[in-house]
Amino acid sequence: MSLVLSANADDGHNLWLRPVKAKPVKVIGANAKSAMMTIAKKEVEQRWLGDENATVEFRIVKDPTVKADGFKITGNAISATSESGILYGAYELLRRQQTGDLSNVISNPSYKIRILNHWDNLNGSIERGYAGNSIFWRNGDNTVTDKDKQIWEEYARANASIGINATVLNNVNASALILDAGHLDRLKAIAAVLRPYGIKTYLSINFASPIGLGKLPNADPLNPEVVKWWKEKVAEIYKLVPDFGGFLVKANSEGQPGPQDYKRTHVDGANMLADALKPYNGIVMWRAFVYNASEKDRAKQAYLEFMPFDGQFRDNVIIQVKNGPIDFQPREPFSPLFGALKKTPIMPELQVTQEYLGHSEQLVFLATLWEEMFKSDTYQEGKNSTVARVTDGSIFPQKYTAIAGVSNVGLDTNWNGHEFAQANWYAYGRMAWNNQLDSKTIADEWIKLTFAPADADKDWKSGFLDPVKKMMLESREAAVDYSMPLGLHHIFAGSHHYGPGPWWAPPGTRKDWTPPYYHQADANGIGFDRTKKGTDAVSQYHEPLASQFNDVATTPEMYLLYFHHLSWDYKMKDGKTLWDDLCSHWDSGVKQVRQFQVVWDKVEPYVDVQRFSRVQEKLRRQTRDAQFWKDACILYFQQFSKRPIPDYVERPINNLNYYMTTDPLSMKPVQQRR
Ligand code: BDP
Repeated sequence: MSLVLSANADDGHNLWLRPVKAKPVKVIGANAKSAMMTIAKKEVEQRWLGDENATVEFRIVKDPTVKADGFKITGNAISATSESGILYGAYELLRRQQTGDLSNVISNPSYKIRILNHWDNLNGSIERGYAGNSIFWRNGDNTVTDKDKQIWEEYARANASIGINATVLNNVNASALILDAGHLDRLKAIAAVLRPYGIKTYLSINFASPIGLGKLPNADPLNPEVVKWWKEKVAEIYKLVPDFGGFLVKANSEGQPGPQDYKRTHVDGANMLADALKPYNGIVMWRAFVYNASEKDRAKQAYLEFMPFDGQFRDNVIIQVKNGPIDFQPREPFSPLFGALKKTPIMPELQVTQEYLGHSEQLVFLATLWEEMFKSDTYQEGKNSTVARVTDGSIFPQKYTAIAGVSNVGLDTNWNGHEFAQANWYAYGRMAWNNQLDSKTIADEWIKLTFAPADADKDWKSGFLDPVKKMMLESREAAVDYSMPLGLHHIFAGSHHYGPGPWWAPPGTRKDWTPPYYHQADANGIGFDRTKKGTDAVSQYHEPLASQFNDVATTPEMYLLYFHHLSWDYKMKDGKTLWDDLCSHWDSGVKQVRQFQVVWDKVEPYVDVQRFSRVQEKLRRQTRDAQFWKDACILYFQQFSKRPIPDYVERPINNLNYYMTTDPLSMKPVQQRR
């Protein structure tokens, strides 16, 4: 048994970089003294699948069509203006060989800084991490072991292979201790391992560090003592890590300290840090994820707070904006800040870890979500002002362009908890490199790299590649359907955000943290009225979107209840009532996941046993939990709609009380009705 297993087993640790049977190849033009070129050369030698005994040439050239990090592949020659370009070109050439694309290419990255944000705490846990503990921090134990270095190197290599060139090593809810001597020493050790792979390190900082660490009486950004403290701290960091990237800051958000504690503004706070970093070419990534409980509509707040400051930030500040106005929901419209801040660079923030999309329990391929965002037209500078183009420098001249993804990496053997969560890490990197890439291409590449046998043939394509690709491409819409269709959002069970909790509103909880605030269900109907008659969030969008979203007849149905409060009998485009249509969506989402189980069972002959059974097990759970979503939502909202469940919808398998008293993550009873 164990022999069979080991002959046909894959623990997932190699990600999309599984070893291949390389053919002999000679690499010329590589600078033997450079650590980065040594890596590029080694990769080509270990993974070459082209002609036997071919010669691959690395050329550093002057070429105005090739930007920093970009490259040209012509036959077996890779030319670039920098060593990092050669490295990325090498990975691209190898990927092309493996996926069967032998065409020449010239490729430049969409964003200069392509960064992963780790929400890793210094005690080793990871906020919203579902794949084990932190690869970077071990609860104050800052000794660096060989095993640490090995993991960091594997991590760096995986990132470099998809073009990621930056990483924030700790949680945005940052501890001041990240800047103490012990943690900075560890930063130095991590940076040393990541550097040859072209990856710069950054840190999240706690705005009150001068108090917590520096023992100053306050952290007022206009206090000269505070300014001095930061300058000295920054100097200390650069002494250890001369190519340090800069700071990520979550300020005056969800209880974090910030300049507003001293009646100063985001500009005061960000510029003070920017000035300290400037002499070293460091940057500040200042988050726009701000909202407070007193406002009527959380969706409007980032725009309201940041628009007045446009043009006032230093040129080494970038405002980091989540893809949607609320919070990484399965579906939201894009943030109205994209394209609206015209004199301030914005970097989109995506969530690779699946906080609101089934953790690492559910198969949900996020590339389609991100593609939807990139392709959304903001109309800010006329037609074709897509989110991609207003953030990547195509429309606004920007010194820095950047994009961030909240990482799903942990110490689990397969890095991401779910085999298919690896696809989200991969997709994020590929889209950060090229924001015009479509999800289908990325899924195709990833499946080939991750699962194809060396002798993949037509049979493999029709038996494995095609059905698995289809499943991945449908998976996000399926998740939207069984959880929050038609523009519903944030109706999660409290705190862990795994299953449904549309009823969740414990006394004393901030209203804007409770689902009833978002769904607004009552006897008359459901949905959040953000039209001009409601909170007027629609007016934060540029025309024609403002009018389009304001009018229920022209609002895309996928955003319907995000912008409108509608009666249960509202007639949908297909003639169904809103209530019936909602039920249909919940139901079809569940049916689709059941179908994913069938797809996966059918591909069994093509997958190693280990990965096959792990995914099979996860899909079982996903089906159970999708049903939990559907049943709980139908039964809960039915109390308001007072309408029957349509005939064609499968009946709930438990009563409402069961769903309200069972925790959807642990499936254990909860003491109180949540
Ligand atoms: C929310 C998460 C919380 C994060 C916060 C953020 O639930 O854990 O700290 O976003 O992005 O979605 O700051």
